[in-house]
Amino acid sequence: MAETIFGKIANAEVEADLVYEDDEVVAFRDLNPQAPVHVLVIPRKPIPTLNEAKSDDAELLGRLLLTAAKVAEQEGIAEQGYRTVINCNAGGGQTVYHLHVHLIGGRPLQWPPG
Ligand code: DGP
Repeated sequence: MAETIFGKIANAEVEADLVYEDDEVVAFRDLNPQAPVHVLVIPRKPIPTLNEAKSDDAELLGRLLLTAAKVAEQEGIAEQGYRTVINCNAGGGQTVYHLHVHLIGGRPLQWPPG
């Protein structure tokens, strides 16, 4: 797949406000935040959408969620609560085709989302 802006952030070719990184996962603040806390958690591996994730990626997908929970704790929103979202393809609102988990919190969140 063609490298996206998130691939470039993961490779440190493009700057972002990183809040966590390890060998497999990077988390950084969203450029267009929808809440006081809006962090994107991505795998370094460039999986375009959740549809392309394979059973071999199961541990990596778990790491994304565990990282979101860790960052929520770090950001002080774990107790009050937060939302994790994966948008898939255009109908799901996905605009960047490098799999990412949105971590959103720090304000009351409505359900269902739009
Ligand atoms: P989605 O619609 O689920 O594909 O979310 C993409 C998000 O990525 C959107 O909330 C805006 C954010 N975003 C797009 N480009 C950049 C960028 O260059 N840097 C950062 N930090 N966030 C970006």
